[in-house]
Amino acid sequence: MDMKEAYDLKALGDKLKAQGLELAEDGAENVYVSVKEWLKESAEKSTNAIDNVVTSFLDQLDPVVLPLIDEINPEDNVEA
Ligand SMILES: [Ca+2]
Ligand SMILES: [Ca+2]
Repeated sequence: MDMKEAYDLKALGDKLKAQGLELAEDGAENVYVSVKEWLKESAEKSTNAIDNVVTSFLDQLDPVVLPLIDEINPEDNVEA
């Protein structure tokens, strides 16, 4: 991002915005991974067997969900 004049607040805003998006992207991914873990651990503990079957398919959501999360900050994507 080019700074057009000294102490350009817009340039500073752009820097902070880029950082915020990356934090949001990492945060969303961490939340997604943690919720998956929590669901799997809960299914292991619960006495019924149906949730074990359901949670065994959770990782198949990764190819759908992770690219969506990656779009929160398109700047860091390897390929658009
Ligand atoms: Ca269970
Ligand atoms: Ca990204």
